[in-house]
Amino acid sequence: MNDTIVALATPPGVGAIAVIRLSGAESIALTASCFDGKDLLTQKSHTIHFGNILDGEEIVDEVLVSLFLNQRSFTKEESVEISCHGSQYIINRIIQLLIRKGARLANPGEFTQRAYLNGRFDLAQAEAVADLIASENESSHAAALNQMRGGISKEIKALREKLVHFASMIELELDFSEEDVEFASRDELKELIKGIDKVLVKLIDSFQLGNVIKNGVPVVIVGKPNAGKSTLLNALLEEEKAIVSDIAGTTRDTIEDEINIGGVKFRFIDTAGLRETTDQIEAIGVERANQKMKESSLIMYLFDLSTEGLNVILAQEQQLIEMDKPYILVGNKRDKVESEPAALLENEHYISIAAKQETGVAALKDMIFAKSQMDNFKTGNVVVTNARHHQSLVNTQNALHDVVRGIDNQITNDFLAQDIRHSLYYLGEITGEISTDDLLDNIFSKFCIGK
Ligand SMILES: Nc1nc2c(ncn2[C@@H]2O[C@H](COP(=O)(O)OP(=O)(O)OP(=O)(O)O)[C@@H](O)[C@H]2O)c(=O)[nH]1
Ligand SMILES: [Mg+2]
Repeated sequence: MNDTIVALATPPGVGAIAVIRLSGAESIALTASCFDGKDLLTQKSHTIHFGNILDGEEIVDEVLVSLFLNQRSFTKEESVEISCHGSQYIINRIIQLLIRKGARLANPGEFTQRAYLNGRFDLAQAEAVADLIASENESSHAAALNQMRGGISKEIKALREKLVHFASMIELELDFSEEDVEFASRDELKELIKGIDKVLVKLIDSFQLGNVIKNGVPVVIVGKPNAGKSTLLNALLEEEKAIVSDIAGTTRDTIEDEINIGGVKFRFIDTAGLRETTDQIEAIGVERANQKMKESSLIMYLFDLSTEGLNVILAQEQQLIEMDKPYILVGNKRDKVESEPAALLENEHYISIAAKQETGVAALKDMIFAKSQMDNFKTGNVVVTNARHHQSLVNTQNALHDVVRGIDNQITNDFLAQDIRHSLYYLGEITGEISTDDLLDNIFSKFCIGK
């Protein structure tokens, strides 16, 4: 594993500078063999050196070389960073040159994988590096940073230690099986599992929030044909994404796009107008709209203030209440009416806008942010954002339920010990205390080359 790997660390394409990264035992020697500045092999760690990269006699580029000696780099191996000019041609020449000298092109995520294998951080933290690099707004950044600093790992380790204690007590009992002793009180074990279960439930539930942080809070826009749903989508996105026309049934499929409100990513979904229809394609669109309502975190019911009767609106609200999801009643085309019904003005879920004129849209955005309750995540709670972690947590929970069932049914100690070991296994999977090559390959192959 200690061969020397090389890759471009900055994004491909033209830039003022590019950084080529090497890691492994020969990093400095390989770089020195094509560098005409100071003798790199005799320099200290964390120093930067100016000189030319030479291919034989030919100067390839004028560069700065940063040195990281053993243990004191991201990978905890000897590393070099070459800052060259950001031309694709120069980058390729230097990488090819280093490969000719004996380096190997890094696999996706191999730098981070080495950092993990050398004990810089655990698996959950390594995965957070990828999330951090991919983070594009305040909330996903905060969640990734928290995880990289060990957020979920800390909680998992604490749970695991408690369980390990009980597992060893029960295994001890196995050694004394002739004598009918009980080192581990079954009642205490059940209490402990109850406590662990509480934490698991909290973590598992947070995944919904974590998922939302990563992929955007889904907000669906529904309403009758011609209410102005597509006009509103365009106003929110500030671009002409969806087709708008005065023909009822213009939108036949769902259209989605994302925007940032208050540092949180929201995904807006425009749908086909809700009505009974004989048109087959439109009917599929209406069916999808219903499906999207179920999947969304917030429903915006949009209606035309100039045509929709109060009774219909209130009946619709009743249905929304029954769906038990946050919702907003959006009265559109405010420009076309003299006044708005008093019953609506008193309703805390109601807001009026004129989507075409883009009036009231800013206030609507504030309301969307407030109703989505996304400010919760800022309290610094640990949020599970990773589907793999979520699955392991669910598996742990199921295994622990088996333990409790086992105690209640007074199964033998060896079965009980086995069930506890299962839950330990799943918890260990999250932080990488338990890992297989397949699992590691799967995780790190999702990284880009150079990370
Ligand atoms: N006066 C006025 N007209 C609007 C407003 N918002 C939308 N409209 C018009 O209403 C018509 C329907 O708008 P759309 O956005 O296509 O309506 P929709 O809800 O997407 O309709 P479907 O896709 O058919 O379900 C268009 O002619 C818009 O220009 C508004 O605030 N005021
Ligand atoms: Mg439409």
